Amino acid sequence: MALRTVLEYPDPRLRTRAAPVTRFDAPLADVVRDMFETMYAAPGIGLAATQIDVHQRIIVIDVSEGRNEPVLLINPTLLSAEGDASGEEGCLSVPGIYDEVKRAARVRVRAQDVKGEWFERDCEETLAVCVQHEMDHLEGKLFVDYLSDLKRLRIRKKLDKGRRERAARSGAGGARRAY
Ligand code: GNR
Ligand code: NI
Repeated sequence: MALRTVLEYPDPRLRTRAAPVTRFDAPLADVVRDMFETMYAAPGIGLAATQIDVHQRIIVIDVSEGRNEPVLLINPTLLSAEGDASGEEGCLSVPGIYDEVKRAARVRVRAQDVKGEWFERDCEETLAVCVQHEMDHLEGKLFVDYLSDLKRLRIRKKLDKGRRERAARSGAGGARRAY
């Protein structure tokens, strides 16, 4: 088992459009397993392969309270979307930032499982929102793209500042470490 590094905005690799999965083999199962592990450890309610720099159409989700209802969607497509849902979204690739995004309230999705078997599933509430958020990742799209230019600029600056501060504390500041 292995935790994968989650890419952070504005990393250009997050803009990659993922390719369909064509091989339902052991390497795919390894990526899926690492994705679940990374999502649960984060912790997050979903993760798209794009976020770990794997540009294939793979999504893992678990919106359950008990963190024991894993959902895997490979090569997902939306069959229908209806209703309006608006809620605060967050993203492991945009850490610490939350804002309102408009989504469909219910979606029906068609996808393949780890063996390549097709299935369909009706999703609503948090699961529906998460499916739409993750499918956007596979297209290189982030929830901050729905916000104003000004908000996106502020988010970028805030994330940059946080990264600079963390680098200053660990990097050259090694001299300040108490050993
Ligand atoms: O953990 C996550 N929480 C979340 C909350 C509201 C709407 C979407 C999400 S998905 C996010 C994990 C993530 O970044 N998935 O791509
Ligand atoms: Ni996300």
